Amino acid sequence: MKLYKTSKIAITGIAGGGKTVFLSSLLWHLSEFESSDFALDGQAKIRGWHENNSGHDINDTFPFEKHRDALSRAKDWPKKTTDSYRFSCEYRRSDWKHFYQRLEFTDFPGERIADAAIAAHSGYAQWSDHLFRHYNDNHDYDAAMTTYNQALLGPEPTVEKLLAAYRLSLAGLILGYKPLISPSVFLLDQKGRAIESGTDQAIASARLCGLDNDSQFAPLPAEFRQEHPEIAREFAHYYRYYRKQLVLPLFDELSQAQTLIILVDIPSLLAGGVGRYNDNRQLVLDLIEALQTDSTLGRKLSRILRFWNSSLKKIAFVATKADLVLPADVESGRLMSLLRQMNNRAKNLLPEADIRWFTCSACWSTMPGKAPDSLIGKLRADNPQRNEIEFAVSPLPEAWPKSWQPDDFHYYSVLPTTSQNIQIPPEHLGMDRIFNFMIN
Ligand SMILES: Nc1nc2c(ncn2[C@@H]2O[C@H](COP(=O)(O)OP(=O)(O)OP(=O)(O)O)[C@@H](O)[C@H]2O)c(=O)[nH]1
Ligand SMILES: [Mg+2]
Repeated sequence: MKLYKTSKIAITGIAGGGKTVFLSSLLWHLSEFESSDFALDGQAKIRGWHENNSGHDINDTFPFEKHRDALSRAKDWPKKTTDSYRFSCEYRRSDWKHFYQRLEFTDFPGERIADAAIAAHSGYAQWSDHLFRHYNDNHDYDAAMTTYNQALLGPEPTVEKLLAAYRLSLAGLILGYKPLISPSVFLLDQKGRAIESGTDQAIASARLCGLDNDSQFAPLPAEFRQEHPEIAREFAHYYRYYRKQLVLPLFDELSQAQTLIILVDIPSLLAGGVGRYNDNRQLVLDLIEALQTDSTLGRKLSRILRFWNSSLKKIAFVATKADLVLPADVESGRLMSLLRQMNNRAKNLLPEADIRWFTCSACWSTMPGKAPDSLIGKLRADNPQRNEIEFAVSPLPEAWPKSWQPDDFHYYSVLPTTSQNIQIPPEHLGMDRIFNFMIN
């Protein structure tokens, strides 16, 4: 009889943060361990790796081979994830006599992370207050939220007027490159259809902020809820419906993970402006809150017990896409320092957890350029011939600035550099260190 040590690992982060590439590269290195440069602690070797997805529906299984094929043959990145996927694999470690390791991974569309606060708050009123606190604390929301705030203050508010205004404000946030769009079906609907570019009006009229046309909802401030209890009741009803149908199934699954990998795409936060940074930071806090909440316990007791009650024991904060910043900024520890500065509060929420910090590139795809502060890579935009091009990149700041605008920092998406021979996994930085943390 085989004895197994099983680890559940959830890979999380906002949309486009690198989750799918991370998992694809990791599985590629494990499956081709003999030709990978992966170093396991104690110089152990991986023997007999194989996938074991017999417990999963084929449609739910992370399409590793398809993603590897995209990276190796088509020389392009995997398509964005539109549904939740699982992947299980097993192997034996050369230094373990009696045990086999089974790993169970989860990958999902990053848009759903914006619903972490819905998972964390069983009550609609608490969720509304939480969201309005975030809007009020961050002035970069002011412009996009004006439409909704005016509708809240306007004469004779109706459900229809409020929903139309909230959708318009959400569309403004999307155009402002902000990831905290909740309910997340507005951004990625249940059929996996993402938003096509367009004006805020076009986006607002094409999308819903609820599971269907008749079950939409929006957050309401406390005074408004008091003055218009019938509207608040209706939104609360559809909030609970949405939470039960769409949010809890995913977050329940995530909360079973012992190891949480939180990917943070620092180049995109710098390139996207301070609003994107503030949102991403809040989303990490919401996620940790959501994964620890046990709704069956009283609030005070749950605060004390929830960590021990939850299966979550390890968290890896990972700064991804390290190949998109200057090598000197990775070597000097600047990238790592920005990751720590951003997520220190999240760390302090979990004093009992084993928390580590990593910088990584799942698929290293650039080289240092000849000019100072430059890289060479196959730029994705305006490069139909897929030529290698030298391009300038902003040095990382030592600390997150007080404020910055989109385009104050420049980082560029490149095509993947991989081998067509699938026996040779992608070049990487730090993937094996993260893997050792996951399994040991
Ligand atoms: N240069 C470089 N780019 C990367 C790397 N990993 C991811 N990327 C880029 O980031 C994009 C998004 O990566 P994904 O893995 O699809 O992101 P995701 O978090 O799964 O996104 P969703 O599926 O939308 O939630 C890719 O299309 C690449 O352009 C990396 O290691 N190096
Ligand atoms: Mg993905």
